Amino acid sequence: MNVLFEQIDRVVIAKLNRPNALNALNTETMYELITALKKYDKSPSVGCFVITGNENIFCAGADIKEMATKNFSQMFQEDFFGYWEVFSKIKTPIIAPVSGYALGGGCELAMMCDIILASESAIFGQPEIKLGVIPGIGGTQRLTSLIGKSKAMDIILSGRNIDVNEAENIGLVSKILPLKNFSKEVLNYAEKISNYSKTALIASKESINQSLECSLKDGIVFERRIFHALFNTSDQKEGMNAFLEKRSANFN
Ligand code: DAK
Repeated sequence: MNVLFEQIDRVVIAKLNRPNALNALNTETMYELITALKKYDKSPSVGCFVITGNENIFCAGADIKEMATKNFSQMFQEDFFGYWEVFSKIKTPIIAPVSGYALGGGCELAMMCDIILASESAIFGQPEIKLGVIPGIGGTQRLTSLIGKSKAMDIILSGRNIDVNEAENIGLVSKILPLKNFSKEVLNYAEKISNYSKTALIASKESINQSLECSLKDGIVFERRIFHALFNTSDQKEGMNAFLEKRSANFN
Protein backbone atom coordinates (compact mmCIF):
# COMPACT_ATOMS: atom_id res chain seq x y z
CA MET A 1 0.00 0.00 0.00
CA ASN A 2 1.52 3.31 -1.11
CA VAL A 3 -1.11 5.29 0.77
CA LEU A 4 -2.70 4.42 4.13
CA PHE A 5 -6.21 5.62 4.89
CA GLU A 6 -7.82 6.19 8.26
CA GLN A 7 -11.13 7.83 9.12
CA ILE A 8 -11.41 9.66 12.45
CA ASP A 9 -14.94 10.96 12.96
CA ARG A 10 -15.61 13.08 9.83
CA VAL A 11 -11.93 13.40 8.82
CA VAL A 12 -10.25 11.03 6.36
CA ILE A 13 -6.47 10.96 6.66
CA ALA A 14 -4.47 9.77 3.63
CA LYS A 15 -0.89 9.08 4.63
CA LEU A 16 1.75 8.73 1.93
CA ASN A 17 3.60 5.53 2.71
CA ARG A 18 6.79 5.22 0.65
CA PRO A 19 9.37 6.04 3.34
CA ASN A 20 12.29 4.50 1.39
CA ALA A 21 11.65 6.87 -1.50
CA LEU A 22 10.81 9.85 0.75
CA ASN A 23 7.16 9.51 -0.29
CA ALA A 24 7.97 10.18 -3.95
CA LEU A 25 4.85 10.07 -6.11
CA ASN A 26 4.75 7.29 -8.68
CA THR A 27 1.84 6.34 -10.92
CA GLU A 28 0.54 3.71 -8.50
CA THR A 29 0.51 6.15 -5.60
CA MET A 30 -1.35 8.70 -7.68
CA TYR A 31 -4.06 6.15 -8.62
CA GLU A 32 -4.41 4.83 -5.06
CA LEU A 33 -4.74 8.31 -3.62
CA ILE A 34 -7.12 9.78 -6.16
CA THR A 35 -9.35 6.70 -6.49
CA ALA A 36 -9.91 6.64 -2.73
CA LEU A 37 -10.47 10.41 -2.51
CA LYS A 38 -13.11 10.18 -5.24
CA LYS A 39 -14.94 7.49 -3.25
CA TYR A 40 -14.79 9.31 0.11
CA ASP A 41 -15.68 12.63 -1.55
CA LYS A 42 -19.21 11.35 -2.17
CA SER A 43 -19.76 10.23 1.42
CA PRO A 44 -21.92 12.57 3.55
CA SER A 45 -20.01 11.30 6.60
CA VAL A 46 -16.73 12.83 5.39
CA GLY A 47 -16.25 16.57 5.91
CA CYS A 48 -12.51 17.02 5.42
CA PHE A 49 -9.43 15.26 4.01
CA VAL A 50 -5.91 15.42 5.37
CA ILE A 51 -3.15 14.34 2.97
CA THR A 52 -0.01 13.83 4.93
CA GLY A 53 3.47 12.37 4.97
CA ASN A 54 5.27 11.97 8.28
CA GLU A 55 7.02 14.42 10.60
CA ASN A 56 10.30 14.16 8.63
CA ILE A 57 9.06 14.30 5.06
CA PHE A 58 5.89 15.37 3.29
CA CYS A 59 6.91 14.33 -0.23
CA ALA A 60 10.13 14.55 -2.27
CA GLY A 61 8.27 14.98 -5.56
CA ALA A 62 7.52 12.80 -8.53
CA ASP A 63 9.39 9.51 -8.56
CA ILE A 64 12.59 10.23 -10.47
CA LYS A 65 13.35 6.50 -10.80
CA GLU A 66 10.04 5.95 -12.60
CA MET A 67 10.53 8.92 -14.95
CA ALA A 68 14.26 8.83 -15.70
CA THR A 69 14.25 6.53 -18.75
CA LYS A 70 10.96 7.58 -20.34
CA ASN A 71 10.95 9.31 -23.71
CA PHE A 72 8.58 11.91 -25.10
CA SER A 73 6.31 9.42 -26.91
CA GLN A 74 5.79 7.38 -23.75
CA MET A 75 5.05 10.44 -21.60
CA PHE A 76 2.70 11.83 -24.25
CA GLN A 77 0.85 8.61 -25.07
CA GLU A 78 0.44 7.62 -21.41
CA ASP A 79 -0.54 11.23 -20.60
CA PHE A 80 1.86 10.74 -17.71
CA PHE A 81 0.40 12.18 -14.51
CA GLY A 82 -2.63 13.53 -16.41
CA TYR A 83 -4.85 11.82 -13.82
CA TRP A 84 -3.84 14.50 -11.28
CA GLU A 85 -6.48 16.69 -12.96
CA VAL A 86 -9.12 14.54 -11.26
CA PHE A 87 -7.67 15.63 -7.90
CA SER A 88 -8.75 19.20 -8.69
CA LYS A 89 -12.35 18.02 -8.99
CA ILE A 90 -12.56 16.80 -5.38
CA LYS A 91 -15.22 18.91 -3.65
CA THR A 92 -14.46 18.19 0.02
CA PRO A 93 -11.87 20.53 1.60
CA ILE A 94 -8.35 19.08 1.66
CA ILE A 95 -5.64 20.00 4.15
CA ALA A 96 -1.95 19.38 3.46
CA PRO A 97 0.07 19.28 6.68
CA VAL A 98 3.68 19.78 5.58
CA SER A 99 6.55 18.79 7.83
CA GLY A 100 10.02 18.40 6.32
CA TYR A 101 10.48 18.52 2.54
CA ALA A 102 7.70 19.32 0.06
CA LEU A 103 9.70 19.42 -3.17
CA GLY A 104 8.71 19.35 -6.82
CA GLY A 105 5.55 17.30 -7.18
CA GLY A 106 5.37 17.34 -3.36
CA CYS A 107 5.10 21.12 -3.34
CA GLU A 108 2.60 20.88 -6.20
CA LEU A 109 0.53 18.31 -4.29
CA ALA A 110 0.43 20.67 -1.29
CA MET A 111 -0.66 23.52 -3.57
CA MET A 112 -3.43 21.37 -5.07
CA CYS A 113 -4.84 21.03 -1.56
CA ASP A 114 -6.94 23.84 -0.10
CA ILE A 115 -5.06 24.68 3.09
CA ILE A 116 -1.36 24.16 3.79
CA LEU A 117 -0.55 23.79 7.49
CA ALA A 118 3.23 23.77 7.90
CA SER A 119 5.36 22.70 10.84
CA GLU A 120 8.42 24.74 11.77
CA SER A 121 10.57 22.19 9.88
CA ALA A 122 8.76 22.50 6.54
CA ILE A 123 10.86 23.20 3.44
CA PHE A 124 9.33 23.94 0.05
CA GLY A 125 10.86 24.07 -3.41
CA GLN A 126 10.45 23.39 -7.11
CA PRO A 127 13.87 21.89 -7.95
CA GLU A 128 12.87 20.46 -11.36
CA ILE A 129 15.19 22.89 -13.15
CA LYS A 130 18.12 20.94 -11.66
CA LEU A 131 16.78 17.79 -13.39
CA GLY A 132 16.50 19.48 -16.78
CA VAL A 133 12.69 19.74 -16.67
CA ILE A 134 9.99 22.03 -15.35
CA PRO A 135 7.23 21.51 -12.77
CA GLY A 136 4.57 19.24 -14.31
CA ILE A 137 1.60 19.08 -11.93
CA GLY A 138 0.66 22.73 -12.10
CA GLY A 139 3.66 24.28 -10.30
CA THR A 140 4.27 27.08 -12.78
CA GLN A 141 0.55 27.94 -12.72
CA ARG A 142 -0.51 27.49 -9.09
CA LEU A 143 2.66 28.94 -7.55
CA THR A 144 2.36 32.00 -9.77
CA SER A 145 -1.28 32.48 -8.89
CA LEU A 146 -0.50 32.07 -5.17
CA ILE A 147 2.62 34.21 -4.81
CA GLY A 148 2.89 36.28 -8.00
CA LYS A 149 5.15 36.15 -11.06
CA SER A 150 8.27 37.65 -9.53
CA LYS A 151 8.56 35.22 -6.62
CA ALA A 152 7.48 32.23 -8.74
CA MET A 153 10.23 33.03 -11.26
CA ASP A 154 12.78 33.27 -8.44
CA ILE A 155 11.79 29.92 -6.92
CA ILE A 156 11.32 27.92 -10.14
CA LEU A 157 14.29 29.29 -12.12
CA SER A 158 16.74 29.11 -9.20
CA GLY A 159 15.42 25.76 -7.93
CA ARG A 160 16.23 26.96 -4.41
CA ASN A 161 14.46 25.70 -1.31
CA ILE A 162 12.49 28.05 0.89
CA ASP A 163 11.97 27.68 4.61
CA VAL A 164 8.65 27.86 6.38
CA ASN A 165 8.91 31.52 7.38
CA GLU A 166 9.56 32.63 3.80
CA ALA A 167 6.77 30.32 2.62
CA GLU A 168 4.35 31.96 5.03
CA ASN A 169 5.51 35.50 4.18
CA ILE A 170 4.90 35.00 0.46
CA GLY A 171 1.47 33.44 1.02
CA LEU A 172 2.26 29.84 0.12
CA VAL A 173 1.51 28.52 3.60
CA SER A 174 -1.84 29.10 5.34
CA LYS A 175 -0.55 28.73 8.89
CA ILE A 176 2.56 27.57 10.78
CA LEU A 177 2.02 25.17 13.69
CA PRO A 178 4.62 24.02 16.24
CA LEU A 179 6.37 20.75 15.40
CA LYS A 180 5.52 19.47 18.88
CA ASN A 181 2.02 17.94 18.70
CA PHE A 182 1.86 18.81 14.97
CA SER A 183 -0.36 15.84 14.05
CA LYS A 184 -2.73 16.51 16.94
CA GLU A 185 -3.03 20.21 16.07
CA VAL A 186 -3.67 19.33 12.42
CA LEU A 187 -6.39 16.85 13.40
CA ASN A 188 -8.06 19.43 15.69
CA TYR A 189 -8.06 21.91 12.82
CA ALA A 190 -9.45 19.34 10.37
CA GLU A 191 -12.12 18.15 12.83
CA LYS A 192 -13.33 21.69 13.33
CA ILE A 193 -13.78 22.17 9.59
CA SER A 194 -15.31 18.72 9.08
CA ASN A 195 -18.15 19.45 11.51
CA TYR A 196 -19.48 22.42 9.56
CA SER A 197 -22.18 21.96 6.93
CA LYS A 198 -20.71 19.89 4.10
CA THR A 199 -22.85 21.79 1.61
CA ALA A 200 -21.51 25.13 2.88
CA LEU A 201 -17.94 23.80 2.85
CA ILE A 202 -18.25 22.65 -0.76
CA ALA A 203 -19.89 25.95 -1.70
CA SER A 204 -17.10 27.96 -0.04
CA LYS A 205 -14.40 25.95 -1.80
CA GLU A 206 -16.11 26.22 -5.16
CA SER A 207 -16.65 29.95 -4.78
CA ILE A 208 -13.04 30.67 -3.75
CA ASN A 209 -11.71 28.57 -6.64
CA GLN A 210 -14.09 30.33 -9.02
CA SER A 211 -12.36 33.62 -8.18
CA LEU A 212 -9.25 32.31 -9.95
CA GLU A 213 -11.18 31.66 -13.16
CA CYS A 214 -13.29 34.78 -13.70
CA SER A 215 -13.53 38.56 -13.35
CA LEU A 216 -14.31 40.10 -9.95
CA LYS A 217 -17.72 41.18 -11.25
CA ASP A 218 -18.67 37.66 -12.39
CA GLY A 219 -17.20 36.14 -9.23
CA ILE A 220 -19.31 38.39 -7.00
CA VAL A 221 -22.48 37.35 -8.86
CA PHE A 222 -21.45 33.66 -8.65
CA GLU A 223 -20.92 34.00 -4.88
CA ARG A 224 -24.24 35.78 -4.33
CA ARG A 225 -26.18 33.12 -6.25
CA ILE A 226 -24.64 30.37 -4.12
CA PHE A 227 -25.33 32.40 -0.99
CA HIS A 228 -29.00 32.65 -2.01
CA ALA A 229 -29.14 28.93 -2.81
CA LEU A 230 -27.92 27.96 0.66
CA PHE A 231 -31.19 29.32 2.07
CA ASN A 232 -32.81 26.22 0.64
CA THR A 233 -30.79 23.95 2.94
CA SER A 234 -31.61 22.59 6.39
CA ASP A 235 -28.05 23.51 7.44
CA GLN A 236 -28.77 27.22 6.97
CA LYS A 237 -31.89 26.88 9.15
CA GLU A 238 -29.96 24.88 11.75
CA GLY A 239 -26.98 27.30 11.77
CA MET A 240 -29.08 30.42 12.17
CA ASN A 241 -31.56 28.87 14.65
CA ALA A 242 -28.66 27.57 16.75
CA PHE A 243 -27.22 31.09 16.92
CA LEU A 244 -30.57 32.57 18.00
CA GLU A 245 -31.11 29.79 20.55
CA LYS A 246 -27.55 30.28 21.90
CA ARG A 247 -26.48 26.65 21.30
CA SER A 248 -24.00 24.84 19.05
CA ALA A 249 -25.20 24.00 15.56
CA ASN A 250 -25.59 20.36 14.62
CA PHE A 251 -25.20 20.17 10.85
CA ASN A 252 -26.16 17.25 8.61
N1 DAK B 1 12.12 10.14 -6.56
C1 DAK B 1 12.61 8.90 -6.32
N2 DAK B 1 13.37 8.62 -5.25
C2 DAK B 1 13.67 9.61 -4.43
C3 DAK B 1 13.22 10.93 -4.62
C4 DAK B 1 12.39 11.18 -5.75
N3 DAK B 1 11.83 12.37 -6.04
N4 DAK B 1 13.70 11.69 -3.62
C5 DAK B 1 14.41 10.89 -2.83
N5 DAK B 1 14.40 9.64 -3.30
C6 DAK B 1 15.08 8.47 -2.76
C7 DAK B 1 16.59 8.54 -2.98
O1 DAK B 1 16.91 8.12 -4.26
C8 DAK B 1 17.06 7.63 -1.91
O2 DAK B 1 16.88 6.30 -2.32
P1 DAK B 1 18.05 5.20 -2.21
O3 DAK B 1 19.24 5.80 -2.90
O4 DAK B 1 18.23 5.05 -0.71
O5 DAK B 1 17.49 4.00 -2.88
C9 DAK B 1 16.10 7.87 -0.75
O6 DAK B 1 14.93 8.42 -1.35
C10 DAK B 1 16.63 8.86 0.26
O7 DAK B 1 17.01 10.04 -0.41
P2 DAK B 1 18.36 10.83 -0.10
O8 DAK B 1 19.42 9.90 0.29
O9 DAK B 1 18.60 11.75 -1.22
O10 DAK B 1 17.90 11.65 1.22
P3 DAK B 1 18.50 13.03 1.77
O11 DAK B 1 17.89 13.19 3.13
O12 DAK B 1 19.98 13.07 1.63
O13 DAK B 1 17.94 14.17 0.81
C11 DAK B 1 16.18 15.27 -0.47
C12 DAK B 1 16.54 14.47 0.81
C13 DAK B 1 14.65 15.41 -0.49
C14 DAK B 1 16.79 16.69 -0.38
C15 DAK B 1 16.72 14.54 -1.72
O14 DAK B 1 16.28 13.19 -1.66
C16 DAK B 1 16.24 15.14 -3.01
O15 DAK B 1 16.72 16.19 -3.43
N6 DAK B 1 15.27 14.45 -3.65
C17 DAK B 1 14.80 14.83 -4.98
C18 DAK B 1 13.93 16.07 -4.88
C19 DAK B 1 13.49 16.48 -6.25
O16 DAK B 1 14.28 16.77 -7.15
N7 DAK B 1 12.20 16.49 -6.43
C20 DAK B 1 11.59 16.86 -7.72
C21 DAK B 1 11.35 15.59 -8.49
S1 DAK B 1 10.82 15.95 -10.12
C22 DAK B 1 4.83 15.52 -14.71
C23 DAK B 1 4.28 15.93 -13.56
C24 DAK B 1 5.06 16.18 -12.45
C25 DAK B 1 6.41 16.03 -12.49
C26 DAK B 1 6.95 15.61 -13.62
C27 DAK B 1 6.19 15.35 -14.76
N8 DAK B 1 3.98 15.32 -15.84
C28 DAK B 1 2.59 15.64 -15.74
C29 DAK B 1 4.52 14.87 -17.03
C30 DAK B 1 7.15 16.32 -11.30
C31 DAK B 1 8.48 16.28 -11.26
C32 DAK B 1 9.18 16.23 -9.98
O17 DAK B 1 8.62 16.30 -8.89
